[in-house]
Amino acid sequence: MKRFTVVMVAALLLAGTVYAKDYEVTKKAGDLTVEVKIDRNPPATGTNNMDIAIKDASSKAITDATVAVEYGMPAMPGMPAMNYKADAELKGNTYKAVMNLSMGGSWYINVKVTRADKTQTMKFTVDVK
Ligand SMILES: [Cu+2]
Repeated sequence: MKRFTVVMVAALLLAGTVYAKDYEVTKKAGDLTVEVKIDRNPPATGTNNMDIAIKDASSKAITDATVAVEYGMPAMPGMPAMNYKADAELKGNTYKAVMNLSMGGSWYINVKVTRADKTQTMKFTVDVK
């Protein structure tokens, strides 16, 4: 009985941890690695806060870039395409941006990193609940 309780508590704690975890995507943008975390998992309609870490080939944090997030939805039957842009702000070693996702469905997200007049883009899509 005691062992069963311990296992159950461990399982609940683990489930809680998984539930609270950020939505994470890591991908390359040219020679940079871009790690995106979204505080809603899965991303949901409304406000979604993004934390963007950018690293060079030697895993050093990049903090001298201009970062913008372009996001939206292609045209759907009865609905024109939606395209939005959010500028990301450096706070500490990572960049913060806020997306407002107006409806559920598949959204594209492009993280544009500009350094020394060169822009590199990391792209992914999310299924918004
Ligand atoms: Cu739509």
